[in-house]
Amino acid sequence: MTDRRVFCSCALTGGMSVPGQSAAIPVTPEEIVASGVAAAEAGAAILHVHVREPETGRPIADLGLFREVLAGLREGCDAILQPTSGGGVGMTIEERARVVTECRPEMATFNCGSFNFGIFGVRHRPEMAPWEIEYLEGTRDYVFRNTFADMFRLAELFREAGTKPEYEVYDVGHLYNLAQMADRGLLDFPVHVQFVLGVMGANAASIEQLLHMHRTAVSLFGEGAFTWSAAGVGYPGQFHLAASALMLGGHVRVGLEDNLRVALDRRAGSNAELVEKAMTLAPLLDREPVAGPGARDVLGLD
Ligand code: KMH
Ligand code: ZN
Repeated sequence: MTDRRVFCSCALTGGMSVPGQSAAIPVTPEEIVASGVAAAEAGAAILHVHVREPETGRPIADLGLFREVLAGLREGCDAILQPTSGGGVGMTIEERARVVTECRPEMATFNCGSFNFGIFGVRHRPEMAPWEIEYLEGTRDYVFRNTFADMFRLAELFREAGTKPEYEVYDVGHLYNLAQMADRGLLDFPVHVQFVLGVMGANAASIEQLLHMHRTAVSLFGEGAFTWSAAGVGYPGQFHLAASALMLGGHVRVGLEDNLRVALDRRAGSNAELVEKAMTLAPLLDREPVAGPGARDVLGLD
């Protein structure tokens, strides 16, 4: 590994989970901003942003809320702000891309394939409202849609906005979809890839699958053609993949979007706590944590 620098992304709230899963999940714009600023203070260089309906906590993709949260975060820290282009159920790709085309963020997520996104295995808790139970159960029949037509159009919209995509790959086939885009001249190398492992309906949060996906990406694009990060969904996957990425020269994503536990016997109280734990591992494995400005340099964003 020649470059020892490492950055941490923090996925603050998520677009699939429901607030009744944990009181630590930030919901209102004020809560999301406060949680993001604290995560940046704890060492997060990228803040991955979804928004929620303030009254209920239901995941939505409201442009006004995105604007409010992005402005608050921009004022409070110098992390790279990375809204989602994942959108909400039933939205067209143009609607999903509005946060990119209207807010022109430095970076945003770009999802690389369609798959079943099941969270109906989440335990029902007494804190959950009836709509939350219904929402979780509804994911038995939920397809997260990212067709070739969607992806090709989204690539154009990202380019027009000058936003760097973070390519979210949840399974090996998504890397081949990315290669299809490369063949059509839709990628600007070096690209940044996030291996999101552990979603029901896609791949497992195991070290073997991370290695397999990393090896596949190298074989398709070449070692120097991409930077990468690992996001393990669930516990202990989040920290196992963080440690693996640190060893293999990748970057790290943690956060309450992906995992609600900080230790086997302790639920996370905040995003900052997850960032702090992951980044404590970095110097132990000879990696040098960088904040927003350093991450911009690594990603070619300056
Ligand atoms: N909305 C979820 C199905 C991302 O942040 O880019 C996943 C998602 C991913 O939105
Ligand atoms: Zn997300």
